[in-house]
Amino acid sequence: NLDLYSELKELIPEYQERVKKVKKDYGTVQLGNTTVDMVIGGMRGMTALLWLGSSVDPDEGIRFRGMTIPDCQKKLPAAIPGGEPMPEAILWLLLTGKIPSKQQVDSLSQELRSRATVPDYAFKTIDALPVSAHPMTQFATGVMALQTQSEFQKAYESGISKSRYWEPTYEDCMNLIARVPAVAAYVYRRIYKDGKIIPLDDSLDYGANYSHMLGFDDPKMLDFMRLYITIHSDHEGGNVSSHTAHLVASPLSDPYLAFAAALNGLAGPLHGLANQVINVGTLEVLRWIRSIVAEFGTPHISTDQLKDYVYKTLNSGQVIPGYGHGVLRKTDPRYTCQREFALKHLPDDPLFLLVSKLKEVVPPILTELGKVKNPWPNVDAHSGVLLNYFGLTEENYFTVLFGVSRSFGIAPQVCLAL
Ligand code: FCX
Repeated sequence: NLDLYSELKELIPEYQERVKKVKKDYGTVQLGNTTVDMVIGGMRGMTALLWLGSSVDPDEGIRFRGMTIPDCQKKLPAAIPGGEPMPEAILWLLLTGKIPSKQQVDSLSQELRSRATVPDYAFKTIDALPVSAHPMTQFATGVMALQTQSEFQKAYESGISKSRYWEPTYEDCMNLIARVPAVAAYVYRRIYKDGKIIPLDDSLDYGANYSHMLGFDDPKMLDFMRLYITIHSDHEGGNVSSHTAHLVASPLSDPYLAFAAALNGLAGPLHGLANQVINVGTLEVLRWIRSIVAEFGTPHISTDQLKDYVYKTLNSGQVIPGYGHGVLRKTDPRYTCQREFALKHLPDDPLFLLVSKLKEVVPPILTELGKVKNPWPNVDAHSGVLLNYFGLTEENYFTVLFGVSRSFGIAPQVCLAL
C-alpha cells in the first residue's frame, strides 16, 4: 500500500485479535513483583504498560519497533543521499512496525502537507497571550485551539462502533502531526522574530519544512531537524510526556487533548524522583555550557579548568546537566548519534569541542561520588549545542522542538489502543 491508512486498515484488525488472544491466554500470568522502591520511584522498573512503538533497554537505549538508532539511520529512507532518516519514515515504522519504502514516505510527506492548514483562530488564540508567555504555554494553547477540529469527538457523538475508534483517531493524529509545526513555528516567530511568519513550502518534507518555517534553511540544519524529530519521537511509556498522553487518552479523550496534556508534562520543571525522561535538561545544558564559557572568557578551556568547574557545580548542590538517566545505564544512543552528526558537519565548533571534552571529564567525577547510577551523557548533553550552531539560540524554545517530535510517538498509543 502506498498510503498509511490502507496499510493500517489491514494491520489493525489483526492486531486487535492478537491482543484479545494474549489477554485470553495469558491474562493471569504474573509479570514481576512490585517493590516499595518501584512505587516511590513512580513505577520505575515496573512492567506496567503495553507500549508498542518503542522500548528502552538500560544498556542499549532506545529501539523503535525493535530497531536501534543506527538501524534506523541505515534502513529508513532519507531525504538526501546519505542523509538522516525522515520523520515520516519513523511515523510509518512506529504505526505499522514495517520499514517504509521511499515512495511510501514521499506519499506520507505529501499527505501531511495537504493536512497542514491551521485555522486562523488557533493563531488568534495564541495572540491573546502576552508575547512574554513561555513558548510551551503558547504552544500548548495553540494545540488546544486545534482540538475544536477533532474528528474522533464528532464520530463518538454520532455513535461510532468501538472496533472503528481507530479510524477518526488516526485522522486526528495525522491532522495533529501535520499542523503542529506551523503552530510551533508561529510561536517562535511571534516571540523572537517580530511575528514575521514564514509559510509552509510545498516542496519540502516534514522536518525540513519545520526548520524552514522557523527561519533556518541551511541544508545541514534541515537534515539535523529530521534526525532530531526522529530520535525524540518516542522513549517507551514511562517518561512523563508519553505516559501522560497514554493516561489522558484512556477515557477516550481525543488525541489533541492527550497531546496537550503531554506538553504540559513536558513543560514541567526538572523531574524529581518520580520519572525518567523529560527534556528540560536540554535548556539547562546549553545554559551551563554558556556559563563555563562566560567564566573563562573562552570555550578553549584546559581539562583541569573544566574539572574545577564541574566540582564547583556539584559543590554548589547542583546536578551536572546532560548526565545520568532514570533507566539508561550507558551512554544514551541519542547522544551518540548527535555526536556523530556533529563530527561530520561541525567538527571544529568550539562549543562542540567543549561538549566532547566534558564527556571525558564528567563521568569519572560522577563515578567518584559513588551514588550516581549512570555517569554517562544523555540526549540532552548534545542537542542544545547543535541547535545553537545553526543559529537557533533561544534555549527557552527548545522544549517546543521536543514537543513537536513527541506528537509522533503518541500516535501508535492512541490509534492502537483497544
Ligand atoms: N549530576 C550530579 N548528581 C547526579 C547526577 C548528575 N548528572 N545524576 C544523578 N545524580 C545523583 C542524584 O541526584 C541522586 O543523588 P541523591 O541520592 O543525593 O538525591 C543520586 O545521584 C542517584 O540518582 P540516580 O538514581 O543515578 O538518578 P535518578 O534516576 O534519580 O535521576 C536524572 C535521573 C536524569 C534525574 C539525574 O541523572 C539528573 O538529574 N541528571 C541531570 C539532569 C539531566 O540531564 N536531565 C535530562 C534527563 C533525560 F535524559 C532527558 O531529558 O532525556
